[in-house]
Amino acid sequence: MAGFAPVLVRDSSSRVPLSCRSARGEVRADRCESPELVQAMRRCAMSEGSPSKIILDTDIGYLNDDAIALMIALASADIELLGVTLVAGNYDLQQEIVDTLSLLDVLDRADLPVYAGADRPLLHQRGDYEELSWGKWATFGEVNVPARGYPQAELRPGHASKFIIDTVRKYPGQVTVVAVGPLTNVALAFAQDPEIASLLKGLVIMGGAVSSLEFGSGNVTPTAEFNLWVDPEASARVFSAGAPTRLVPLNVTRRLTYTADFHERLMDHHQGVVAQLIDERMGPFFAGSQRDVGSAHFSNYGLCDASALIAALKPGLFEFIETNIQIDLSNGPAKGTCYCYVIRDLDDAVLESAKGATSGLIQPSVLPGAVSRPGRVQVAIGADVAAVREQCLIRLQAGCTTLGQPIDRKVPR
Ligand SMILES: [Ca+2]
Repeated sequence: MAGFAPVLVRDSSSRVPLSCRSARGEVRADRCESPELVQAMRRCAMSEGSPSKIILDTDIGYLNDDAIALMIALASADIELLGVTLVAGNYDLQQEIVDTLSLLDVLDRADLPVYAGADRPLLHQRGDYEELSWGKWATFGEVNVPARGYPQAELRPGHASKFIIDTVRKYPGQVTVVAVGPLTNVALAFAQDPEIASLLKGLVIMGGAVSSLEFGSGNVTPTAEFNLWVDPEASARVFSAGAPTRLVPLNVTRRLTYTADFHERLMDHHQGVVAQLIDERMGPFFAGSQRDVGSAHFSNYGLCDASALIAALKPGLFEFIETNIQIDLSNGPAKGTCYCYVIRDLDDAVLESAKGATSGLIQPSVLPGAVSRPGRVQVAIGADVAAVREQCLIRLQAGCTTLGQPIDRKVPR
């Protein structure tokens, strides 16, 4: 059934919610038997003023880290999620469409606008390396049938980039795009309507890796991170478009691991569909002798995209530096690498490097080679890891109460 947005009901003189209304009915804070849930509801009521208008641009898969970011967005009282825009990345676009709509069905949020965008990068062709690994985008294969049947939710007509343009035009200076997949949709929106870059409240991107900092290696090649590598040309255009951009790179998200303690605290809310869904995916990582497997892939990336969402809401939990960044557009092993520079005029040259960025004394754009035009961006180089993880947890806990119906049985996928 179609749901509606969960609403925290508050006393007019207080930010503390009295109750939480959702498709599952209303839970009063003072009658809730779980002190932890009450605490979670209160801590979720953290926004002063109106909620942040957000578009989530994502290469979501069923229960991957993008899905966790979506659940957090839906569960957060301080977010007005205007829509989800899909881009080929982790998976083929058609699979992402089915998975997203299926997830929204389960969460009773079939009302949420979902738009399909680019089904492939601007230029990046799938070659031998992509066939071997990381290349599930633009495969145009058979769509896996969802375990719970095809979704009732429907895709909205029109291209994702058009939705981004129209929405930013409708709410100038108010919309933040949180982009947690390849940047193709955002680049297409900027190409069609360059002015919207300056009409955004913010653009927060999960992607890239700062090689001069800890955890700065790539995750698909030695130097490149997946999102920027899938569509380097789109990335280059987005970073140089003049939007108020914050980049949350792998250096930071790799520290935001999905831990056994996080899982246990979320499972305390196992009656909620959010906990059930996440347990389907994450539970096996923490079962029996495999408990707390730090090397488990998903353990490392479980909160990756969610951290960009938290950065959009709570930038004070992150340390940012302003740098020029460039994307390597060559077709060799450095393809998609994100270079960070603090560019200085020779006259102003100071010979120490800024924290986390390579100091360039000349404009890298004048160097020979296939690098892109530089763009000035706020790059996260640190975070209050415990606080960001807690933000993710309390929002997911709140979602256990406000989102969806409990699932009768688990259906492995
Ligand atoms: Ca993603």
